[in-house]
Amino acid sequence: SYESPSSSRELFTVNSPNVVYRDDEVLSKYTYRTTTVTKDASTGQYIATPTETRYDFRVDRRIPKVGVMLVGWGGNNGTTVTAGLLANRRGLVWDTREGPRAANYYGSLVMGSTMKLGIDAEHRDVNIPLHNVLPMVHPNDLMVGGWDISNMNLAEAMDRAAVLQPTLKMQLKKEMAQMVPLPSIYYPDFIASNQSGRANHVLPGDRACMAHVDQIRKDIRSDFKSANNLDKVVVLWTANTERYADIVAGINDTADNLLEAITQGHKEIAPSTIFAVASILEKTPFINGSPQNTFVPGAIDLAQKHGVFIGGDDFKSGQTKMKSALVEFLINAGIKLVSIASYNHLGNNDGRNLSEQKQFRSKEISKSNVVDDMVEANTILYKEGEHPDHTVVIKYMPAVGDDKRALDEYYAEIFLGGHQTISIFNVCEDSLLASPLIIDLVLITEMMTRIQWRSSSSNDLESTIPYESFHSVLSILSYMLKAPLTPPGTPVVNALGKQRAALINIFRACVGLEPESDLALEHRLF
Ligand code: NAI
Ligand code: DG6
Repeated sequence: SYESPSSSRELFTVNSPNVVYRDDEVLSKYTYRTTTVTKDASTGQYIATPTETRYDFRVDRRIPKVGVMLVGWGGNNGTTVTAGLLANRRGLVWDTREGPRAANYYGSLVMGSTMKLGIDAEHRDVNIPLHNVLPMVHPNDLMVGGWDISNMNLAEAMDRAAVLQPTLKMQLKKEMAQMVPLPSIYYPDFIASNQSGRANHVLPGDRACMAHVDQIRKDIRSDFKSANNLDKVVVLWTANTERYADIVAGINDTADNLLEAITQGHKEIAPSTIFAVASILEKTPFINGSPQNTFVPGAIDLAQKHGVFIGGDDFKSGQTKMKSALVEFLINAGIKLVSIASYNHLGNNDGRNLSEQKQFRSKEISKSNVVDDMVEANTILYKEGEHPDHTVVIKYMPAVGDDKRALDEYYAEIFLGGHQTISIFNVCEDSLLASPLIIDLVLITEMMTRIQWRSSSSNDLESTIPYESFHSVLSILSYMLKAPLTPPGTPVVNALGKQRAALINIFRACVGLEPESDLALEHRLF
């Protein structure tokens, strides 16, 4: 069922001896240029050496039929993203008090932003949609399904969420009423006790963890993938924030121990980890949109062993996205940020769940560690181990519903002992900001399943040396996530600009294009 490249949406071809187009694939030779730094032991001086490493990339141009299964399908994000995909597919227009509004993909990096492809003969920038850099799936073509511990159909659940305009909901009601989540796994200890009233649609068996893994695998394989004739599925957790699982030696520290602990129904196995394990065993990528430590070391180990992509944690939608942009700006401007006070209150079910301490703690962790890399990188402003004060407060305020209020104060030291104080009042329509991120995460993850690389030992793209996939832990997804998961032992990048540049430049490299450097020498030399 793959769509052939001839009918795909490729907007450009690369004119280079290093790039070869075949019916089904693009092959490219790419030279990765970086700078290796050593320190002279006697003088203490750095020595910077330009280095080059050559890689071959292969991109599968055939566009597959893809489905996404959402865990927590009946929640605010689950219903909003489903409605958004249907509204776009059907090109809906609806009335609001400000006039008619049409479906769009605003807020999606992939669908709503552009990148510079290059310059034309007059040295003017030529920009193209990010969606067209590589042959990506169009979100209008995504099939959606999923699970929830609440049995509400998606039309009723969309009403419960209270996110969308009635005039839009009216047009979607009939279709969404046909959508009913599959029953899910409920281990009450992991989410807030105030969620118990919702749990009327749960798989039988008290901590029958392995039976639950088997059921979820079957759901992915038969109920969704085969039934809908899909080539690929991505599973994404957008269910309630869970408490952290304790990392216990012999239980969840290795893949084998984790599988044994699941067989034993150990109490530290979270539902989200069951979903991750089931997906991995089904060779299906799994993304965690919530903050808890779903990816215990054993789950990461399992993903690596099976060569399956995983990504997480916690969608970065409103307050934290501002933070990772603003802090990058302040510190890169040489301004010494000394404290960040972040308050927010919200009135949706997410806020209700987070009103219990253990679930709040998961969110507090993911919201707090988001400036570390920027602080560490500036050794002029911060001594080793020095950090700005940073506090995060979340309060449940039913009246404001999904329209979260985020109040932030950034307090900084400037020239000669002066201070700059920036106060932000940010109304984040939570699920409307998070839903496009879900789309991006799915589209990019799927795209990564069609990209392979190998070390380039010769000039011959026909060489038979096998290609391999990127590392199982997809750090390329960091732009969309508050606490990006990275391959074990590798650094976390939170700076928003860097995250975007990495994504774009990796995609460019895959079709043999140099990174966008913004040197613009054509405008500066003559
Ligand atoms: P929600 O509370 O509206 O939806 C969660 C859904 O998950 C509910 O329908 C609930 O019944 C279901 N659920 C709970 N446990 C389940 C399980 N084990 N299996 C299947 N379904 C289960 O929450 P919302 O607003 O949709 O957020 C979802 C998650 O995304 C939360 O963890 C939240 O913290 C996170 N998040 C949300 C953002 C936003 O802007 N809306 C941004 C960043 C993260
Ligand atoms: C309150 O902080 C509730 C959370 O679930 C957030 O709304 C969500 O994590 C988005 O956070 P942020 O910081 O990206 O706006």
